[in-house]
Amino acid sequence: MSKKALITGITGQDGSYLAELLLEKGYEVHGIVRRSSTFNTDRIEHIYIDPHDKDAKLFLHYGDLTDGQNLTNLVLNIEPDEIYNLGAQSHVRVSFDAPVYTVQTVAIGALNVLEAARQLNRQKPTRVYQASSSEMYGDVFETPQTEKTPFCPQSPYACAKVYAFHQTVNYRHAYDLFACNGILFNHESPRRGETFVTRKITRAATRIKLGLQEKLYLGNLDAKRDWGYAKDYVRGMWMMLQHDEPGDYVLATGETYTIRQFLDYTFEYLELDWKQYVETDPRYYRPTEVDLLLGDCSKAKNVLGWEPETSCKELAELMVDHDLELARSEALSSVQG
Ligand code: NDP
Ligand code: GDR
Repeated sequence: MSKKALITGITGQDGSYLAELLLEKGYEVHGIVRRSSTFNTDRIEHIYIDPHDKDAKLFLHYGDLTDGQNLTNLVLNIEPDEIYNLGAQSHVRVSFDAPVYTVQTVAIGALNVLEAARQLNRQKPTRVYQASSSEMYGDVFETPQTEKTPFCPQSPYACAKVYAFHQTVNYRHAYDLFACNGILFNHESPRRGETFVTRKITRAATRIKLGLQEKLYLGNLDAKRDWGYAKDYVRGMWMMLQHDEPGDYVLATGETYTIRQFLDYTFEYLELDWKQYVETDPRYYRPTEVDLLLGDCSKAKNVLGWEPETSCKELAELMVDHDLELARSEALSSVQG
């Protein structure tokens, strides 16, 4: 019998890579998708096959993190061995514009998942991964940040993630649920949403290179982030749920770079000078910023044997390679059209 996993947020960056990884490992994978008036399954199209096919191992279900009844019904019907809660309104800047919705998906959503898991766990053991975030550290108490560094959240998103973190630990203690928090530092990829800064930069730089765009407008260029590759990080999520004991783990590279340095890597790779194209737009400033994130993943390394394999420069280059192809098809279709 293959193991069953349920993923919330399967249509997102991490959900798509995690689904690929679990399918490779022989899991039956179930994912929750939100009903939308247009298709929102682009990132998983390549692994989806008709569920009527006898080889089908990926199954999608409509649902929403804010609908606890729906989540409980799905969890009790599917009976997953592992539940990965990756769904969220995950954009920090947007969380200032939509704080209540952000808290509903991130905080109440996590509680809904834990409640569903608690009910299943009474009849069949299940394990839960909660997508916690380095944003929880917020204002810097110490660097590098570890599992023991206090949280000082600086946005509605981060406040909601702190709640979800503590609620996950509480369900572990109160109900003996195998529940883990992965405190993941920023991780990026060619599948990163285009409004997050790294992808915004690689998309714009490659379009500028091909003459499809003239300027790139950004906010604060001085913030420092510990950027890793999403594919490395989903492996870490899975490793947490395979360990004998549940726990909380930082996943990070241990290196930090400013947005300016990421601009250097991207534009230099394309033989361009970013200073000629980048302008500042205060619209992208946040009411409260997180200035510096730098993680220490020693616990994950020592206990799980997890290590990141991709440097920030390699990450920027692989994203540029991907986005250059995208820009080339865009240029071609504008010529043909
Ligand atoms: P994405 O924004 O790429 O994906 C978010 C996913 O959540 C999408 O599938 C989205 O669906 C889904 N979603 C949003 N709202 C709801 C809802 N109300 N009900 C059900 N599903 C919903 O995020 P990432 O893949 O980058 O991140 C995955 C998780 O890890 C998130 O919880 C994020 O907060 C957290 N995290 C991410 C880090 C990173 O650097 N990427 C670092 C640390 C934590 P749809 O496609 O329909 O919008
Ligand atoms: P972050 O990622 O807020 O760290 O959250 P994001 O890429 O949005 O911002 C990183 C830094 O870049 C600065 N910045 C800009 N950011 C955006 N989005 N757009 C801009 O134009 C811009 N200009 C400068 C920001 O001010 C910030 O300092 C991500 C998300 O994936 C969260 O869900 C996750 O929890 C954390 O990473 C860890």
